[in-house]
Amino acid sequence: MNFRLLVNRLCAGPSGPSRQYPNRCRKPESCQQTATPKPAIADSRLRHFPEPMKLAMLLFCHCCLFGALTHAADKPNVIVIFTDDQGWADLGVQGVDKNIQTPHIDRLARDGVRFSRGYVTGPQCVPSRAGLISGTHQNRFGVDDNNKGPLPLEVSTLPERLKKVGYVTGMSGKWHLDLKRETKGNNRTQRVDPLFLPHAHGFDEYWCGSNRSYFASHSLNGKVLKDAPQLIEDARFRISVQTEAALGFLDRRSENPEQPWFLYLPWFAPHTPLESPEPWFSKTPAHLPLERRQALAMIAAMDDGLAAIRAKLKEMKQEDRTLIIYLSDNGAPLKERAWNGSLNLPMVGEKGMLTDGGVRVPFVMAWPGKLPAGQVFDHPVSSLDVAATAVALAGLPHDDELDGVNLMPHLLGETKQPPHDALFWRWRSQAAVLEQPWKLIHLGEHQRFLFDVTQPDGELTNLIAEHPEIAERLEKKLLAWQATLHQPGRQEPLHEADRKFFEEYIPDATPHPVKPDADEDQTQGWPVGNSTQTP
Ligand SMILES: [Ca+2]
Repeated sequence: MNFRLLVNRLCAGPSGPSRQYPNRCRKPESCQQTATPKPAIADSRLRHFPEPMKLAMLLFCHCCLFGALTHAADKPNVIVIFTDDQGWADLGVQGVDKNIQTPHIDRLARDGVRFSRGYVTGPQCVPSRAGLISGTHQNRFGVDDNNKGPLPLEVSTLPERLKKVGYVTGMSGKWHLDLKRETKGNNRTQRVDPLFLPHAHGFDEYWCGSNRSYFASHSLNGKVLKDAPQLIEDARFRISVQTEAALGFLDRRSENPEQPWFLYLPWFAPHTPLESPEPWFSKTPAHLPLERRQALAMIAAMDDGLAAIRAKLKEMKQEDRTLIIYLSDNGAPLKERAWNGSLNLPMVGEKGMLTDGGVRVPFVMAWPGKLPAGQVFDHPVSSLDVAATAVALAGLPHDDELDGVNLMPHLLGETKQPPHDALFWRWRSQAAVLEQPWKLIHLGEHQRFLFDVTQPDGELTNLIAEHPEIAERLEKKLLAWQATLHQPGRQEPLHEADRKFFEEYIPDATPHPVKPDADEDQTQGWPVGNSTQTP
């Protein structure tokens, strides 16, 4: 179903025949671990100094670390909520769709900052998650798309950085950076590799899983699990369970209220499989399509989950000491049999595209008493800025591995400069650069689009013929960035699924005959029907 038809259908009222729920299906894939281990800093940077100087430098470092630990109480707690496939329209305060009710996320935005141009680094789960949790663009270490996991152990993550200055770290929800592909003959499988679970990437406590099965360090009643990670089954609605685990992590923080903590809460919703959880589903408008009602219910469950988290912070007297960041990992899928009920309106495109519909997401940040309330920030920001901001607030020094920007000076009015000169993407056979107001998108080897993203429906009009000089300038910029990546160079040759995406949404996308993908795996679970989409 295309974007416009979908809008018309939603506006039309009573739904047509209900459609079958899409099922998640992990496609068999081959194994590919790509990152090159980074040399330890002590090895690479101290080896040129004489021994006494090395000793002095190490003592200095230890003093710095001790100093950081002794001032741990000055560091804010950080909560990062990362929802799954929640489209740009599905935040009440965006004012797009009257059916979306998110009073508590809206309240979070009113208490802090709503980013009107918040972007993620990939239009799909794995790359977007890898970029967020590392703060480094995932193309720099080879996790370009869903087929390129797991997250290499050598990549530094935000929790690993925060632990160095005294933070306790925890997560609850969908991790998805532990998927490893194996090939035996023609049989390809994808499975969770326990070596890449959250505890291997800096999390002290975890309740890791999407739906019903969780690798956990603690039971939901707070008991430390012997020989963790232990696999626990819980058949209740996944958002309720994941919220409960997050609240358990917060409960345990009362034992040492001065110690700062980091909580990563990647709720698994409204990604398929869709559910009809109560008490939320029965409150959704009955005339809407079933999928829309289910998405509204699942988002409402997250909204109430946020209310419970904030109530817990109030009870802990940690509200003014806690930075909360809320964003989605990519836009909503809209294809028939893949639609998760969420909407990207008025953005063009969907999950799997580098148009705004795929990568521009709900994005909110609040820190009562520190950040001005009610701010709408219109410069483009990136999910990479989450780690850069948290690291700066934790008092850690500038780190060249972080690609994001500390947003605090921008949000506090200390500078009027945009945080970013440009944002970049490379995903499958698409690559893009955004330099407000222009976005240049490459599709395969032969097609380019230049959009003014500040105009209504700006990504429906290709202006490359009118502004060739702008296109060439951005082209050079994009090429220069791509040359710095783990696998330097341009995007992959044109994928059939990407071609169909652009032909569907962009009026002057040139029909470009290509052979159907010989290897089904190359579609990464994105056939046109999309019922077998990967997460
Ligand atoms: Ca996703």
